[in-house]
Amino acid sequence: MKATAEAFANIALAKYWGKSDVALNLPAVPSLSLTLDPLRTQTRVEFDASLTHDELLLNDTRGAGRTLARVVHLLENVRKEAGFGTFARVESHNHFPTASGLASSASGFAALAIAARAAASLPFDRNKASALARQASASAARSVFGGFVVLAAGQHDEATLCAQPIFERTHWDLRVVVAVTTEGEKETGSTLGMEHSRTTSPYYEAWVANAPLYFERVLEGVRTRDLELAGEAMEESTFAMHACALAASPGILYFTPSTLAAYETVKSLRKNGVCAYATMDAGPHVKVFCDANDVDRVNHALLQTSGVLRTITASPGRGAELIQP
Ligand code: 2P0
Repeated sequence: MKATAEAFANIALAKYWGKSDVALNLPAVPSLSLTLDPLRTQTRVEFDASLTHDELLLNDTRGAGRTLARVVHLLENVRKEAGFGTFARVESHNHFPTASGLASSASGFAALAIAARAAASLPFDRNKASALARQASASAARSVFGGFVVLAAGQHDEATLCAQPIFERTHWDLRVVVAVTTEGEKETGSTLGMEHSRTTSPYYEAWVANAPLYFERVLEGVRTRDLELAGEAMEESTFAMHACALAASPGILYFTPSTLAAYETVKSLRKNGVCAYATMDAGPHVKVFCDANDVDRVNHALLQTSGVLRTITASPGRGAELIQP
């Protein structure tokens, strides 16, 4: 009745922001991501008949509130499918900053879905694990798979929507240099941020209408390994998403001066002939996509940027897997 899984975070080139169905947690727009090694979460689940409720330890701290509620909800779904009622102890470790816009919920819920299903003796099934993870956190559906992954927009009542791997990680040997600008947690979580955008931003409908167009360009850029094409569309998807959030009432601003400084660095790298493109999620970090040959120049420039604390260089990663604890 126990299992351990590990999963890697993913960064979206074409962004998900907003839900078509809040109860089923279905995304309103299609997204396309790359799963990233070494942004790793390891999660252990043990169903234990002596427990009177589900327990969560996240990075050695007892989980509560919304985080615990999401974990319990996922475990409820597993118990329903497996046909038993035993509670579980969940221990999860993120090997990178938690809840600061580095997609820790993606790797966390992907690892949890894989581990919980295995601990409940359900068959290994990536599509089912992806749909399960999606209900907790839509980006987590993508981290169940490695390489380049698509999560389609959800149609009404599509409870089984799961992500789809579209190109293996060997398809394109890209690098993503993450400029870490804070070790702290963000103020507005993604779920709240996108819901607030959906309900109050006058730009929300325009975002939903345009997101599939960015997605198609990113998809074509990835398919043809054209960094300029994918990168330009990725930056437009990024800024459109942030514009939607900024225009909410009150506005949500995920950028800090360090975010802008790092973005300026990326623009000046481009002026100097380095093909590098940036993306920012629901937090202040800047993730820079570049060719493997340009990693040293990108790294050097980012580390000299005001407010960049450190960098993490990531490569295309594999999907979530069961491991020995
Ligand atoms: C993405 N983000 O596509 C976008 C871009 C952040 C910005 O998916 O409410 O944690 O749990 O489904 O998946 C982060 O939001 O949100 C995210 P929920 P999630 O990567």
